[in-house]
Amino acid sequence: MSNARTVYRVCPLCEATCGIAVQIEGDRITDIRGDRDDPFSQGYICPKAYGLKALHEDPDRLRRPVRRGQDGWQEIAWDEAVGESVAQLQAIKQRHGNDSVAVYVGNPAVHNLHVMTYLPAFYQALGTRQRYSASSVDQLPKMVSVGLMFGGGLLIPIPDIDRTSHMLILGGNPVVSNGSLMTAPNARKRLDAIVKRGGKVVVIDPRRTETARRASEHHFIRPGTDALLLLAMVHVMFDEGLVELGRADGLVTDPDRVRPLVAGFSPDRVADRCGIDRATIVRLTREFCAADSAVCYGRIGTTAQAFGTVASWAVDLVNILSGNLDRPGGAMFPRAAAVRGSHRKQHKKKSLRFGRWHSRVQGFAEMFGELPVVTLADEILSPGADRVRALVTLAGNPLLSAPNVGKLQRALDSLDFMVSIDLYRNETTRYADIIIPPPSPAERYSYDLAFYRLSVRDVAKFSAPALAKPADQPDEWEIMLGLTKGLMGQADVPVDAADEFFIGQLVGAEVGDGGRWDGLTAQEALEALSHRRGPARMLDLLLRLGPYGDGFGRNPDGLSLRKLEDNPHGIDLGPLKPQLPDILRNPDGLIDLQPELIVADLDRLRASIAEAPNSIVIIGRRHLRSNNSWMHNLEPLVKGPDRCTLLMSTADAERLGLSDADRVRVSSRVGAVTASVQVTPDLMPGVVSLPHGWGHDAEGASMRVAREYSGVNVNVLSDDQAFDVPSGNAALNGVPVTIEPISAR
Ligand SMILES: Nc1nc2c(c(=O)[nH]1)N[C@H]1C(S)=C(S)[C@@H](COP(=O)(O)OP(=O)(O)OC[C@H]3O[C@@H](n4cnc5c(=O)[nH]c(N)nc54)[C@H](O)[C@@H]3O)O[C@H]1N2
Ligand SMILES: Nc1nc2c(c(=O)[nH]1)N[C@H]1C(S)=C(S)[C@@H](COP(=O)(O)OP(=O)(O)OC[C@H]3O[C@@H](n4cnc5c(=O)[nH]c(N)nc54)[C@H](O)[C@@H]3O)O[C@H]1N2
Ligand code: SF4
Ligand SMILES: [Mo]
Repeated sequence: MSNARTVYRVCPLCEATCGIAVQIEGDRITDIRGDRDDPFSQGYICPKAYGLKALHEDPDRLRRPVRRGQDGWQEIAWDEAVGESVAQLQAIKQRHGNDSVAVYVGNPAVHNLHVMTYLPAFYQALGTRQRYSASSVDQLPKMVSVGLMFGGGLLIPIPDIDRTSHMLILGGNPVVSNGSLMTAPNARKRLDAIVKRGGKVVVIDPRRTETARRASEHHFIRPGTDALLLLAMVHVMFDEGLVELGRADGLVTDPDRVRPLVAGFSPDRVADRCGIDRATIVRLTREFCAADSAVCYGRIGTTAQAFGTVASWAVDLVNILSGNLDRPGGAMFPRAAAVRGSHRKQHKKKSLRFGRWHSRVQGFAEMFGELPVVTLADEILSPGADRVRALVTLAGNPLLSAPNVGKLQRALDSLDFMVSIDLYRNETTRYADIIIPPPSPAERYSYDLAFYRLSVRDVAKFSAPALAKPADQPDEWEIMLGLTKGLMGQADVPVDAADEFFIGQLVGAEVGDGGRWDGLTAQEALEALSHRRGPARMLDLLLRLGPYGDGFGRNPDGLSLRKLEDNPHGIDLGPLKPQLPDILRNPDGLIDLQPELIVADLDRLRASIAEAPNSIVIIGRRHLRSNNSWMHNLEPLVKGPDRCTLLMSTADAERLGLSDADRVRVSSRVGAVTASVQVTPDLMPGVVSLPHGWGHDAEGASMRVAREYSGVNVNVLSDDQAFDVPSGNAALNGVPVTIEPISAR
């Protein structure tokens, strides 16, 4: 076939960044395989990768902007969609102030170079303090804890999974999720390798997960009690003289001040509440501390829960106090090839400030420029001159992903105007007045700015578009820049001129005096970049300035976008490297072991020990063939038996007289759904599990396949009043529920 070719890319669908080889004939994708020559993923892919083809071809995927009118949805021109959105938003802002427009940015934005590079300008143009994202239904507690401890919200120590001898995993299921806040393609193989080389993997999870089954050891834990368990481990470390700082020695605030903080959390006191006995807690601690190298890793089960920030802090306390921070085989900081601020030799050390503004109704503190999504509905629904009246969603589906969907639905229904940038008309975007679709992921170029900052090796790989986009389809950054300049009152300025302005701004901020590359000036950088535009130009700048960069010719073998284009399988930059103390950003240069905001939450944690455990709580789960809410319209990925079942332990099923396929009504303080029971010995008694991202039967959505496999929306049950106090992150795991049989067989 003369026009057959292969394009090497990174799969954009989860954090693992697997290399894929996309086979193309003409304008069709004929196959998608793992890229064997990708140095990081070495040919591994999961079934979702093939979904890229289905996604590209999905007839329900929007190809043109649409507007909701009296006679239903109509296609409109690109300029009209952008122009009208700007006009409506401007009118509302003028009448009611900048904060009358809210914005919600969803998870795929983080996988998207186009959005990552042009979001700051878009925020600037919107000028609103009503900013929300999927962070606050996910990892915000971790960002808060590392922000306070190390001085930056993305200074997250990552498991050095390929070299560790001991990995303690809480609330993560990397065999299915493929790793999160731990970019590690083929996480399963990497975990298996720990055991094969004589190490140990211990999993703490209310469900005996796919990861737990491959681990050396698994323990059930009562949802929401990880902070208790981890602080008990720290208690044992002090008690038994196991504290040893290793590379963090001299770089931490006084560790003896941690001792009194954990005094009330002895293994004896927390064992019953956690559901893990005292002797086990002591043994787990001793084994962790005795290992040649060890790493404690907590993921969404430890963050999207009632004590997310304290648990996230405790994870790093265990790593630091056992001497495993910044040590090969421990918890290490990746050195990303493209990251803002990397040119500067001297990093600005300044305290992180939270609470520069507060939410109107519940007074939540701003964090990292955002408010927590648990309160978005309040900000729209609560009367007041300064309430939110318009919403922009970008790559987000909060009606399936945020808590108390019933209330959020009422809120979206009451808006004066909503615009969504999205691939689909789905549960959320059906509320929009205008939907503007980006190109299919196969039609865009990409680079994982975010995930290479969280990766278990240092790597860099640029993805060329697999297919050309339709002639009139703008890139996502062009859509965003169109809205941005419109909102800035510069609608008539051409996109390329606006782009010159923003690259100038970026170069000005990044290329200062006394940087890494001697004598480099902003003008030299701008000239060298002048043949590029858009996100590619911004990426080239960051790569060339970065720690592996070519320094605009000063380090000729270093990285540039050109070099990545010449190496389409990607470039391996080696294992993680020790980075203390340079990476620390707190003003005193130290790791804060006792951040005030976190210590202040310990009373609430202490009080929770005495609470009677709720008789049944619900937790989530993930499936290899789906990603959050939006891949259920792809037949190859959804076909097969119903996955949206209510898992229930054998003991609970017996007690309630239920068996497989029985229908039950599950209700919480805020809502109710019906589901089919699936009985399993793999769940802790007192815990049931329903996956999120389902419930595709909404009127007005146009996803035909998803509707067929609808499932139910677990976030009808999760409660907007249940959150982690320091961060405001939703407590999506551990929601108390009542279960009533609808029909026994
Ligand atoms: N109960 C419960 N709820 C949860 C979770 C849980 O474990 N349990 N997990 C939470 C987590 S970790 C997350 S990250 C959130 C996710 O929450 P969200 O980010 O709100 O939801 P997604 O399901 O990722 O929806 C992504 C949306 O982006 C669109 N999209 C996909 N690609 C692109 C693109 O390239 N550009 C644009 N413009 N749009 C695109 C899709 O069509 C879809 O509408 O859900 C959270 N909700
Ligand atoms: N296939 C697939 N991969 C994905 C996604 C997907 O939807 N599907 N989503 C992506 C996203 S956005 C994210 S954020 C990551 C998430 O990545 P992970 O965190 O690895 O994902 P989960 O499979 O939800 O694992 C969370 C685990 O926490 C457990 N858990 C629940 N509550 C508690 C608790 O209180 N304590 C403890 N110790 N455990 C608890 C659950 O039983 C579950 O096994 O996955 C990413 N990858
Ligand atoms: S694990 Fe699957 S979805 Fe994630 S990047 Fe790899 S192939 Fe894509
Ligand atoms: Mo997530």
